[in-house]
This record gives sequence, C-alpha cells and structure tokens, in this order.
Amino acid sequence: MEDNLNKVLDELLPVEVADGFETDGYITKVKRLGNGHINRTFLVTFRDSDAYKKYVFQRINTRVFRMPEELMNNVVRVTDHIRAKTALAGGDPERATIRFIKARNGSYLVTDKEGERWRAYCFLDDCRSYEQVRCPEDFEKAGVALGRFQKLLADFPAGELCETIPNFHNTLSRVKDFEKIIEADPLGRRRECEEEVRFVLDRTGYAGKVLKAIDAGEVPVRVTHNDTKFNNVLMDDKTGDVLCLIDLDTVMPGSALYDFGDSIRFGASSAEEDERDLSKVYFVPELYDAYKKGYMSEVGSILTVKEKELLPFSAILMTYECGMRFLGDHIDGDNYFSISRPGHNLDRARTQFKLIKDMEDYFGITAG
Ligand code: ADP
Ligand code: GN1
Ligand code: MG
Repeated sequence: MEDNLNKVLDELLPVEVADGFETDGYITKVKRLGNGHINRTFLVTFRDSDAYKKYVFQRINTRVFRMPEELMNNVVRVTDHIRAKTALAGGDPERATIRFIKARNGSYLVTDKEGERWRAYCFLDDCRSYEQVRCPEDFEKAGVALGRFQKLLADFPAGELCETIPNFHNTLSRVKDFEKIIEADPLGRRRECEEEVRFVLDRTGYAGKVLKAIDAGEVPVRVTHNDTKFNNVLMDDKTGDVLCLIDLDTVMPGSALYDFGDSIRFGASSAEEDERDLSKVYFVPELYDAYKKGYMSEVGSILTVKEKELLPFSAILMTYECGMRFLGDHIDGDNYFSISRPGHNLDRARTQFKLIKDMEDYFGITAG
C-alpha cells in the first residue's frame, strides 16, 4: 500500500522535488490543480505535528519559459514589491499576492532527475479561481484588481525585468509565425480549417496598431501581467472579493491594453474558451462595461488618451492574437497549448473568432 502511494506520489511529484523546498513535515496529499495550458500545477498538503499546511508546486514548462532563473527573479521581485506596498497601505500582504518558497539549494528552483524545473509557493486558503465569470459584479471586481496590480507596479523599474517570452504580445510577429505554420502545414491539417485561416488572414490589419501607438509614444510601456484571464484571478470564498492575480510568469514590460484586452477576451464571453457549440458563445457587453468600470476606477487618471481610446480595440486585438495562436498550434500539431481531446485547439480558435465577429459588430471596428 505504502509502496503504491510512493509510486503514485513520485509520478506526480518526484521525491527530490517534494523534499527540495523549505517546507516542514511530510506530504499527506497531492492533487492536480487548475486548468492552465502551459505549466503543471499541484496542490500539496504537508503535515507538521498537528498542523496541515498547503503549498502549490508547479513544474515550469521550459520549452515555453526558456530562462527559468531569470523568470523566478522577476516573480520574486514583483511579489516582494506588491507585498511591501500592500503592507505600507495597511492591507494584508500575505493575501495580496503569492509567496514563493526558497529551495534548500538557496535558489527558488529545484531540478528533478529528468531535468524538469520546479518551484513552490504558499497556497492561499478560502479562495478559488473560476473558469467563467458568474456575474457582472465579480467581473467589475476583477477589473479593480487589474487596475490595482498595474498601479502597484507603476513605480517598479520595468527595465530590470527580463522578457520571459520575447515578443509575447507582438501581434505582428505572431502573424509572421502563423504565416510560417500555414505555409509548412506539417500534418496537412490546413485543409480542414481553410475558413478559419482566411478569417485570420483577412484581419492582419489589426496586428500593428498598438505597436505603432507605442512607437509614437502615445501608449507607454508599463509593467503588465500579460495573461489576465479570469482563471488567473483568485476570489475570496467568504467576502467574494478579488484577492489577487496569480500566474505571474509573463509579468514583464508591456502595454496596459494587452492586460485589459486579454481580460475581456476570456471574461466577457458567454461560454468557456473551448466550448464546441458556437451558438452558446457570444460577447456580453454588460460584462465588458462592468470590467471597464472597475478597471477605470483604479487607472482612469493614469491612462493616456490613446490608451483609453484603444480599450475596445484591445479586446479585439487580444482575441485575434489568441485565436491565431490556437489555430496555428492546431495546424502545427498541438505543440504549445495542452490539449485534452483531438481538435481542442481548433475548438478554442473557433470560440475566439466568434467573439471577434461579435465585438466587431458591437464596437463598429473593422480591420481595414
Ligand atoms: P497554470 O494556469 O499555469 O496551471 P496557475 O498559477 O494559474 O497555473 O494555477 C492554477 C490554478 O491553481 C489557479 O487557477 C488557481 O485555481 C489555483 N491556485 C494557484 N495558486 C494558488 C494559490 N496560491 N492559492 C490558491 N489557489 C491557487
Ligand atoms: C496560456 O498558462 P495559461 O493557461 O494561464 C497562455 C496565454 C493564453 C492562454 C489562453 C505563457 O495561459 O498566453 O492567452 O493560455 N500562456 C502562455 O487560454 O503562453
Ligand atoms: Mg493559470
């Protein structure tokens, strides 16, 4: 029995990882956590005397994040900054962000025998994230949380952060990558999604607009989160308030528009990101308005005129970029985003394209 348990534990969480961080006691439970497409995340419960303590252990996908040391330096510094400013303002620093646990080797990373890189951080009790927004009020709170996040990091020296994924939201370079994939078409999948490919190619005019505004000095580079989907927002079970944004690997210099747009892409949809029945998928303007209201209550006085003007456009841009990435990954053979069924990335791309059509109609924006 114990051997079986050890084998299962070792498959989920190698022993050198389980023992590698400055945690006390012994493990009583390991459970898979979340729905992320990139990293692998576990909830690990330790027992020390009569006390139980929960941690999140995460295996970093190093094909995606190629500089894990620099990445850890980013997230440790950013979370320290958020904690310090929250404490100064009289808030609870331990619930305002996540706290990484030191490895016994003195760094924040443990390498397992397969060469995989792991990190650990404290699990926050009595809170959870959701795959879908339940009501406008929740989404408004998430907007406040993003605004606060950007405000707290406004005085962080952006130049000291490493770019954990170069050109992450450079939509022009994303279009180039997409064009290469459809040209190579390694598995012959393109012919089954010619309509979707056309959808992307008809809209390449969207790609350079924010970049141009950045170059023109109309949109500043700020410290941004860059992956603000609603399931990266922790909500307090008791108060219903937003605690903090998690999944900080892509925190780096970027545009506030990328964060706002990505939040809308995921949260202002009537359905989950991978819904197959497109009749259930539509853009919900009330959710857009709620999020914008919450967000602007924090950063309304900080954003430039151009940033404000481009908020609706940013929602289309980020949905376009993500849909193009899903479709590209499908045609490329599902090498990037985790999938749990054949055609999963194509399904995801289709929901994004449905949302784009709705937003184009609603906002009266075209790629021309
Ligand atoms: P990924 O999306 O890359 O798998 P996340 O960091 O977003 O990884 O974590 C996955 C899920 O685990 C989150 O959506 C959230 O539900 C839960 N989670 C992560 N960190 C914490 C934490 N510190 N406290 C409570 N829940 C957490
Ligand atoms: C990935 O890791 P996760 O699931 O929070 C991706 C985002 C996409 C998102 C789409 C590093 O986020 O850019 O918007 O999937 N993260 C990375 O759901 O590529
Ligand atoms: Mg996540």
